[in-house]
Amino acid sequence: MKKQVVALVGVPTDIGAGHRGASMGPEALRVAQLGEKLRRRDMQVIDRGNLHGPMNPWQPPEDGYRHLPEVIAWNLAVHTAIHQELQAGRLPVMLGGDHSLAIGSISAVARYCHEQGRKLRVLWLDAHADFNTSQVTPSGNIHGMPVACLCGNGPRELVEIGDRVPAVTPDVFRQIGIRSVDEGEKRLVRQAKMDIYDMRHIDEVGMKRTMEEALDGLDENTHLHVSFDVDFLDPSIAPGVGTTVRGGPTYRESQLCMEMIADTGRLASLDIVELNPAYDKRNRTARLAVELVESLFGKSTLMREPD
Ligand code: B3U
Ligand code: MN
Ligand code: MN
Repeated sequence: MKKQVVALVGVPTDIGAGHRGASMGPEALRVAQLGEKLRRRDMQVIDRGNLHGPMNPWQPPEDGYRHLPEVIAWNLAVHTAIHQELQAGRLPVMLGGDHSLAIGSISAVARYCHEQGRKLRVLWLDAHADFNTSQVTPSGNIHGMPVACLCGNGPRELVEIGDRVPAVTPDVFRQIGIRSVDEGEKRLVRQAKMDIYDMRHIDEVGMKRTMEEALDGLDENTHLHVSFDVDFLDPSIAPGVGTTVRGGPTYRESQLCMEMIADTGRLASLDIVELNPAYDKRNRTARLAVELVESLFGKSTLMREPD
């Protein structure tokens, strides 16, 4: 069988975040040996290095958006790079960077799915719903808005990245681990009928059933994208993020989550975002993220490792 080719694309910016430091995420993941560990799983790994874009000017929001021109510039670069990797038959892994960059990556994935006639499912692993708009955002930080932008609710230049508007419809998303939704945002997620598996749901039915539900209905023609915001994890195991929210999935729950995604065999693209080495201890959160990504790519306790 031909080896799966994974392309790592670093996007070193915190342009959409409320704390500085996620710009160091790509390097922290490399230091934690993401590439080497995936290579050991019998994949060919190409590290494309980092994309380039504007510096973070650290300005207050204007008209409800912070750093909008810079967020647009970074996302255009992400869109182009991720679409190129998909067209070349590679599995792109976007190393963020903050979560606003998922506008670029997921619009590229959606465009590729349209071109190939494939269905799309996005698993959004996050403490937050990221469904804010300029009218309801408490912060103006665009990393709280990517899902809304992808669904057509956002500034024109972000909504129009990609081949159609909206890039996706709310029904492609399954949001898992959610435990922080702002007041105005609650109304919007209800209106859009977002499929949200919040922490209460995980507490009540367990991670196993949650993932069975979130992965239900995938078939051979489905492209599965995982958008992994590291603040999905409980802060006791993953302190290295800008916005910790207590009460997240444990080590064991998150491993099971990743393993069940791997078992589908459908994973076709991935974002790893919001890792913030400035808040981390000894790169512990990066190492955990890499370990979980190994599980996402099929590492398991009892199955033989590739030679
Ligand atoms: N919902 C809040 C906080 C937030 C969203 N995403 C992150 N933090 N990482 C906001 O500012 O929109
Ligand atoms: Mn997020
Ligand atoms: Mn988050």
